[in-house]
Amino acid sequence: MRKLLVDPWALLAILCLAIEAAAPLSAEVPPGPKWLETAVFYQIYPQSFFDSNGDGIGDLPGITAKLDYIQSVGCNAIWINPIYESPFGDAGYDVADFFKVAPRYGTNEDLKNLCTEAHKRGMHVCLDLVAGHTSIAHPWFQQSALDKPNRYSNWYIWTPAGESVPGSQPFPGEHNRSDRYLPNFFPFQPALNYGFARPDPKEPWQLPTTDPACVAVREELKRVMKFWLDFCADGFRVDMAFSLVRNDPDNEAIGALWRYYRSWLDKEYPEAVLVSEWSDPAVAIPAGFYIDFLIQIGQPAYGILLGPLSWPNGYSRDPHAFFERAGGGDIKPFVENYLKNYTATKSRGYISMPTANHDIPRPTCGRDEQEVRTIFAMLLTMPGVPFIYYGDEIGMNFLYPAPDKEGGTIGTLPRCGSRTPMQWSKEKNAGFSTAPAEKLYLPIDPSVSRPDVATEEKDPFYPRVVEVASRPSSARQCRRFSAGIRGKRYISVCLPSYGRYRADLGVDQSCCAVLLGQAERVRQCYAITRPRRRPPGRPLANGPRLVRHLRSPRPERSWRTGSAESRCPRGRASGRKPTVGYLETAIIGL
Ligand SMILES: [Ca+2]
Repeated sequence: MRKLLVDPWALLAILCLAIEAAAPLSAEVPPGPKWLETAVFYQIYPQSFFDSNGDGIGDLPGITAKLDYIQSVGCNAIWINPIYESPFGDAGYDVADFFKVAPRYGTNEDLKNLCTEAHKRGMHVCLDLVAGHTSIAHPWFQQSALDKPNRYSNWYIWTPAGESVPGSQPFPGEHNRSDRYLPNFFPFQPALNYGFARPDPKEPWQLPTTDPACVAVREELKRVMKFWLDFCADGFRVDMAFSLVRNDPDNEAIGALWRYYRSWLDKEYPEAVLVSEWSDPAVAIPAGFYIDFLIQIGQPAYGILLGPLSWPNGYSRDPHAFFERAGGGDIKPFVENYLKNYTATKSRGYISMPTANHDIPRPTCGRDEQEVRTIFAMLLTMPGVPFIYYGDEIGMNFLYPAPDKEGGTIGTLPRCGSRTPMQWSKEKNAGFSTAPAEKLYLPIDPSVSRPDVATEEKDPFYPRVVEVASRPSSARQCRRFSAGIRGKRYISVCLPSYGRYRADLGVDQSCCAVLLGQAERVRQCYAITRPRRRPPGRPLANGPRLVRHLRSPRPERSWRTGSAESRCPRGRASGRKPTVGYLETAIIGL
């Protein structure tokens, strides 16, 4: 008997997903605005995207100028990292005025213009909502710190000066109280006081969530949301959404808080979405978020798959990830963790596993192009709303070492390596800015082989990650999304749909397979698998990779859709084995 070449757990993973995909679909459409069903997000780090006025920092008119590009990539929604007035101790996550765009990004009117132009293109704009804290420079905190009681005195969490509460910080000043405040992240980010779910009666400074000050904070956040939703925004990505209520071990109070906002939004702004940075979908989605990121915090799934915090060492990573050439990763814990979350939430919201974000190294870190394409193929074919971090679609590098800019380094994690300017062309500063190089927000990747948009647009061999044009014309035909890559060379996928069209995950007996095709119009069959031997002239490569089967299957004969027996069909009539090769080959061969 021929030896099974793949990790049986990987096989099980896809089997399980196939079962999920085959389940009744009509009941699975999560609630939320219609536009979310086909949304593909593009995350923009505004200071590094495009500088329209030559001061070295990206800005809102720069984003507006590039909307057509974002659309050409296949994205129809954007999330912009914080753009508000700030001392920029943490790159804008230390807000000093929730209602005003920071001058370095432009004006509120520039934001309105950006939204208007996006909406004209059928795109949606989500802002970042920094709900859990402010900057120490925020007027609320400045008032709260005064020794003279005022309406803001309890808007932050103050602990008695004589008491040693872990993490508490002093805020000395001539007219300031002697108490210490609790920060939410960096010391200059004091936590807003949403209250304690279970205040300790012996600690009167721990206010209940029903305290008038905590209720006032709660209502003020609503005012912030209302301001931007009325102004032009389509929703928010909520920073550290899990962090608002203290001493809440069962998440009951924090869940109730977000459900409170959700029911208000449902009534007043039914088209608005909330996306959480929580990384605990089974908690976040029942709390009212339409999307929760499954990322490097909280749940282990993302780390197991991509190893964003593991350090590359040659073709291996430490600790191992599933996506590494050395093949040291284990898919089993990913499957267990992912399916647990997916099963709990699939009819209530979306799990999103982004290509990367501003807090973690890009997927190119320690990997080559083939590997990254394999990663994208999986991330973009999983259930959920895709999020592409700016520059990942052209394979931008993680710059290391990179300067520590605006709180970019946490411990040993150099976040700035993922925050370098977008590379638009081979012109000065990679087309990002006309400013002198030393004035740029962060340096451009100095690599001579750095990718750029202009080259990619000219070079048909370079993939674009998603392509809206490849979608069925009606969103109803493909409920989740259809991600393809420009032209017929590239991957085209369509995951669970309903009605006349459907897509299935296929499982081949010799590999763990991902999809692909619609039952009535199967295009190609791909598999993520491990090569069975070392190809000549290639380094040892045991990590998962994408392969293409020799022939397009005939769906009516080869695909038994709707059951766990769905198979990635073999070559016509001969039982030919699938071509096991490199993604590069597979893509060019299409
Ligand atoms: Ca600028």
